[in-house]
Amino acid sequence: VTPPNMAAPGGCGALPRLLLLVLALLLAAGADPDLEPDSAPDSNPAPAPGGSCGCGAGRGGGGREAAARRYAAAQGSGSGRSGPMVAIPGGVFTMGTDEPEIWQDGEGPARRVRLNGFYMDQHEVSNEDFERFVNATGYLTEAEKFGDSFVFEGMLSEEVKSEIHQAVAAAPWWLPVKGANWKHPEGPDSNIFNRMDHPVLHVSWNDAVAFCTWAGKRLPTEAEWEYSCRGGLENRLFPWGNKLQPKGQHYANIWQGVFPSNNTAEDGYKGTAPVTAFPPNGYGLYNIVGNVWEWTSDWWAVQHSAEEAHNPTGPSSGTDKVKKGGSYMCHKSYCYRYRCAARSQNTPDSSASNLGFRCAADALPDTGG
Ligand SMILES: *[C@@H]1O[C@H](CO)[C@@H](O)[C@H](O)[C@H]1NC(C)=O
Ligand SMILES: *[C@@H]1O[C@H](CO)[C@@H](O)[C@H](O)[C@H]1NC(C)=O
Ligand SMILES: [Ca+2]
Ligand SMILES: [Ca+2]
Repeated sequence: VTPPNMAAPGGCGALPRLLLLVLALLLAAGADPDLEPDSAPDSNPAPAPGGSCGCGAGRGGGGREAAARRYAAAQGSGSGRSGPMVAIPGGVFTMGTDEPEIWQDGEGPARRVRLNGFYMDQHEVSNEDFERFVNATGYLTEAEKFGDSFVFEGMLSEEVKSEIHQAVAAAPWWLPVKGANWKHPEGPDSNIFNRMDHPVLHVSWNDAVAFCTWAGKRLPTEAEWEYSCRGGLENRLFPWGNKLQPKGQHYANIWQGVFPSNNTAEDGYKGTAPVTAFPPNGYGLYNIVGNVWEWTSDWWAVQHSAEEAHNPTGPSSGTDKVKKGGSYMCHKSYCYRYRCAARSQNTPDSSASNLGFRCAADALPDTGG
């Protein structure tokens, strides 16, 4: 296992299509005016020092994209097998920002992007969703094959920590834990029995592609993800506006207190939250920022053309995949990445205790049995 990349680690699918469309339209129309931001963003942060996010962990090495595709194809065409989706209307939006908070992440320039309509999972893929997939296919995640995964030390008992001698020098809070995987997020003695409605963790990009393909879906492009994040609002920091906590309320699962030593969990969650916790954004999407980082289909690059693009899919090749949204570990002081324009990256075989995904689709998957 190589050191982490320092940049960072259900339910109503059977709803009739018409009902979903009506719901989506209502939600799209109804961004709560109370959530409309003050014109000024809250005070500017100390910029995160270069590469200090520590929001994720990587293994290095190339992807197993082809293998994931082959695997998924072997499972046959997917039907409505995973969580509910929301219809996202096509349109034009401003992707990125000309006021980057973390310029080295390639948050700028602001550029016009036109997207066709698509569908987006209403929430992050949950443990229950993922278990259904594994039950049906016997799929083995990369973390299970490698035999370990990166876990945030704040989630580990002293006993488990004492057995790990190799901290990751550049991000001491990431520990490679033997036997950590989606079923055992903090190692062999941990389980997900009381977290079936929380996001699945320790899934690589390749695992995410396998799941989405099985479900008859695909990963969103970065542009689709960011458009979804913005929930119909233009040029705002967060999915709900510019104020982090309108009326003092928490709208996302991030870190309160001093990172990484003192997690006060004022938002109610020290680690992950249920995938439908916190208010949805204008498109009806939950936890699109915070909770867990979400894989996208794009390769990572930090240079972007300022020209208007139509359904962009990112660079044609690369070594890392883009992840979006930040996680329960993100705090403004070191990882101000729970903004729609923010981005980070990991190799496609990386997995960690704060990294998950949701799927997108061009059409609703067949819900037939
Ligand atoms: C997966 O299979 C196990 C064993 O049969 C079962 O108990 C569990 O409910 C299944 N999970 C899902 C999400 O269907
Ligand atoms: C953590 O932060 C809270 C709020 O600032 C403070 O009351 C508490 O004493 C801190 N705990 C530690 C262990 O530093
Ligand atoms: Ca939290
Ligand atoms: Ca998220």
